[in-house]
Amino acid sequence: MKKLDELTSWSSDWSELRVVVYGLGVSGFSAADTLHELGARVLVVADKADEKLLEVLEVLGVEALVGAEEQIQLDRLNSFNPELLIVSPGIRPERPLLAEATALGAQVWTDIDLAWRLRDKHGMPSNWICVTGTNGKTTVTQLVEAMLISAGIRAVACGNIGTPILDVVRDPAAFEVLVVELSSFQLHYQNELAPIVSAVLNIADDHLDWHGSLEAYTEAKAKIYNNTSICCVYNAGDSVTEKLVSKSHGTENAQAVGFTVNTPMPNEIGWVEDILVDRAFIDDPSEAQELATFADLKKIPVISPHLMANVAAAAAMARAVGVQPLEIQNALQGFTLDAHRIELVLDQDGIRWIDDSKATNPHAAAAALASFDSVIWIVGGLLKGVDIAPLVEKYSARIKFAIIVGVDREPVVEAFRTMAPNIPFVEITDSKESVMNAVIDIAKTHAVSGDVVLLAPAAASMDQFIDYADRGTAFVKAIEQGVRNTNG
Ligand code: UMA
Repeated sequence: MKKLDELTSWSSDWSELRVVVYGLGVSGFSAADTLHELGARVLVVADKADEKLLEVLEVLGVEALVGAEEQIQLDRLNSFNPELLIVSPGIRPERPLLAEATALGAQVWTDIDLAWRLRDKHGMPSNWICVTGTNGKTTVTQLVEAMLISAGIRAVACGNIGTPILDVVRDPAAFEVLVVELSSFQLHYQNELAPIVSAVLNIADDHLDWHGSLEAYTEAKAKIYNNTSICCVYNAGDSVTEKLVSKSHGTENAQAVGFTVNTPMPNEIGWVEDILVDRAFIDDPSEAQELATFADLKKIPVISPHLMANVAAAAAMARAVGVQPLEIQNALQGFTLDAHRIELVLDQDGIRWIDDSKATNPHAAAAALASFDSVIWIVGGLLKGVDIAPLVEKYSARIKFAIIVGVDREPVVEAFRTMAPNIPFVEITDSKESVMNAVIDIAKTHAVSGDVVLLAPAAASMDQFIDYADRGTAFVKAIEQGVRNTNG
């Protein structure tokens, strides 16, 4: 019988290892494909799957059990008797297949753990820089990647950002550093990483329905710091993240560095007005090193406090591996944000129309609300067990009118009634096809010069849209048809 403990390298003998891959999205497919390439015996189990992926598996000769009843899945699992199960991050931990696999003696990993063992495919094992947090992790991951590339390091962003990590590990480009965005789901299942640099950007309520509680969610995020060798980066404005560093294990030799949107203390990177300043990676801690200024962020139309925090966090991570100030500046000058992140869609007649569809939880929406003074706010969707009332209370002075969308409207309406009874609102009951047109029609009648019409729903989108990008695209389309055309 194969001992998993001995399979620590791409060149280990993975042949005949019995592995169940549970879930067939992008990470499940890349795991099945990789394990098949390594000669393992692979069984894919999934509730549903893309036909195209199934066809490829068939060509490869990989068995897939898709759409079967739970008992049939369990029976096949038992007869297959796996030594390892690779679970997709979207699969909830209470699913019976996971307990059954453990009872059979199989270990449960994600594609991230598998990639960790296989990271030496091209010789030297790649170094990993790992990023998590409730919000900002994709932007920070991209910023770190850009700063490292600017310094001539062969770096790539991967993981929760959308590129499965095993695709990157197998890429002939032979990356030196993987900048890995990790979600709380991936971290929940994760076992044995040892990053050179790691960061928790912030912790706020999100995915509570999946994890069960904020404590469980925080515990999952905390795992990222364990065994970090060079630097643990935390948010100086979020004491929970600093506590997680102090509670981590295997980090005795790592420097703890804070990032902040305020003037940095020694051992921090932060902002002195519009200047990004390093007080962590310099010889004399009483000194400060200028890294960049707002002028370097010339491709970003709205410099929100959230963006400033993200830039400071990324700079801390890059400085930890020796990236120089000029290289950071160069990276920032070329940097643009992905679509649907506080994106200016239209500035017409003094009214700004902003798409922040990526704000899928209250913490993210807060960053957008904090950036504007007079907001017509489009809010709602799937709340994921999170209470929206504190957000409504905190930003009530900035909200002029609310347009409430999505399936979970009742708690949002209740939040306005109790926390901000003076703010007028309207509920939109339209379905996906017409919801954004209805939203825009109402917004148009209320917006005047100086207002911002802000889509920052503080909720996930899957009740009415495919994902946040689909929701944002529908918003932009409705603006193009209903606002730009009619007014000019
Ligand atoms: N499946 C089941 N039963 C279930 C759930 C899923 O069988 O109850 C199977 C189905 O075959 C389904 C597949 O699993 O097709 C989907 O797996 P998945 O939901 O784990 O998604 P992947 O396509 O593998 O994508 C995952 C991440 N998805 C989630 O965590 C939900 C992607 O993050 C990530 O980019 C990708 O791996 C590569 O690492 C997305 C995400 O929304 C962008 N992340 C959340 C976030 O950022 O908030 C956590």
